[in-house]
Order: sequence, then structure tokens, then C-alpha cells
Amino acid sequence: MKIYFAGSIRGGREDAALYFQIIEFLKSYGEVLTEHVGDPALTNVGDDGPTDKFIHDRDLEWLNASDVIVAEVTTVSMGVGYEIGRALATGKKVLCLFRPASGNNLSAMILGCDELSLVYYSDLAEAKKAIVEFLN
Ligand code: 6K6
Repeated sequence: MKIYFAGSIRGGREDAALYFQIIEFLKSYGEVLTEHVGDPALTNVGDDGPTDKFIHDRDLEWLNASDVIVAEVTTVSMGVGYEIGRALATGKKVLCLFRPASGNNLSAMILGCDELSLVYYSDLAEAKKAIVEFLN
């Protein structure tokens, strides 16, 4: 199974360590195409990496090649919202994970969408449980 993990990059890296742990768990279920999202060395600034067009086109190829999408949506991110929309438009299954304790407001475009699975969680153990249920 090919898994696309989506998490904030330029939207803010507050949850990068959590993304890393979720990705490690996802790797026991299949190939995670977007391991870099959990890379603690990846900041929200970026420097001399690939161009934005390269990133966009490569990530969309991975998105189209994936079987499922798991998105951590607690940190607001344009890119993650875009990826969720593109994935749903092609009929992919999408799991969104959100931590209400963050105090962040989740967009109505996620809350109001009945084509995706949205799970509230508070810690890694609950995120893992939601992932297992989603993948089975
Ligand atoms: C590093 C620092 C700034 O930009 C970079 C390199 N950028 C990206 N590399 C890989 N994937 C990216 C990059 N920017 C966005 N994405 C994709 O969008 C990822 O798959 C994430 O799920 C999502 C993050 O979007 P933003 O809007 O938070 O950056």
C-alpha cells in the first residue's frame, strides 16, 4: 500500500516531531511517499531546495500514485488543504487527524466535508488507533 502523509511545512513546523512519529507508525502498513514531511531538519523557511513547481508537480504525482491519504490538520496549512481537496477530487480515501486541545480552529471546509474521515485525538496512541481503524 502507498500512503501519502500530509502535514504542515510552510504553515508552521510546531508538530514536526509528531508527524515523524505518525509516519514511523504508517511505515508498518506500507510505503510512505512523503517521509520528508516528518523530517525535523525541514523548517518552514526552506532555502536552496527544489523549485516550488518541482515540489508541486512531484507531490501531485505521489498523491495520484497513493492508495490513501493521512493528513494531520491541526496546524493550519494551505498545502495540506490543497492536497486533501485534490485527493478527494480523484476519489481517494482521506483520514484527517485533529487535536482540539491545540485551541486551533479547524476550517469549515474540513469540518463540513462528508467525503473524508475526520478524527479528533489527543495523543499518539489515539492517532494510531484512528489510523488502524481507517486502514482496516
Ligand atoms: C522546505 C521549507 C519550505 O519549503 C520546503 C520544501 N517544500 C516542500 N517539500 C515537500 N513537500 C511540500 C513542500 N511544501 C509543501 N509540500 C506539501 O504540502 C507536503 O506534502 C505537505 O503535506 C504540504 C505542506 O504545505 P504547506 O503549505 O504547509 O507548506
